[in-house]
Amino acid sequence: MVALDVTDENKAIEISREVFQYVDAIKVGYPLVLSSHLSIVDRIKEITKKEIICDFKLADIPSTNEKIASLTLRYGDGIICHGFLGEDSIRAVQEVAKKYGEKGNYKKVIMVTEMSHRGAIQFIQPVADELAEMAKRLKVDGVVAPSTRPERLKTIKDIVGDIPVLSPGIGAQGGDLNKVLNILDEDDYIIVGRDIYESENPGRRAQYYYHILKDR
Ligand code: FNU
Repeated sequence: MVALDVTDENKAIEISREVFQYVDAIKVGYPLVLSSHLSIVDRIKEITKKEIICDFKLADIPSTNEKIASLTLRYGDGIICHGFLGEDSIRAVQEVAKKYGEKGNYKKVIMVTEMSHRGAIQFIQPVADELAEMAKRLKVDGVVAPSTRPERLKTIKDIVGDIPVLSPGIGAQGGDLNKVLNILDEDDYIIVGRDIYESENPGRRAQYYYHILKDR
């Protein structure tokens, strides 16, 4: 999954065209959407025909999460939420996704457990296993867990079982791809941003990851 955190709409489209054949999904977040519009998701989708996940890390009370999710899922195929707000805030998002599902549009609700940066050790890590247990209980469609700490990735993966894991931290954040690939399986994703979109040739860099994943 490529993270498209560029702040120029045209650049985002250009990179999408270069990388899409080598990725399973595209993740957009605030950098791109706030510098353009949420409808950029439709444009990228039209070009790439790939799943687009909106990484908005929802972290609000249920009624506000619900509003944000309703607006976001008009465009994205999935949305990333924080788990530490508690069960009701996640359920509110799942309710929105369910309504889309009833109309035949499956939407994924993905929950952050432990984040990949160093600061996550301060407050999130101590409760991350419980967050993973909650994710499992709520049957979310995916969890985010860190490539920067393979031992934590493994623990979280063991807790969530068959729920797919999306793992950022390879490339710019220094995660060890080999270690991570020993933990993840076919339904899981690595998320790579800067190492692809900041490289001289994003298409070739995406292809590099594609081959490693395909040949494992
Ligand atoms: P790159 N991301 C992350 N760590 O890096 N959503 C998390 O714990 C998390 C994320 C996102 O470092 C980050 O915002 F929950 O350039 C960025 O979009 O490869 C991407 O994953 C990593 O980008």
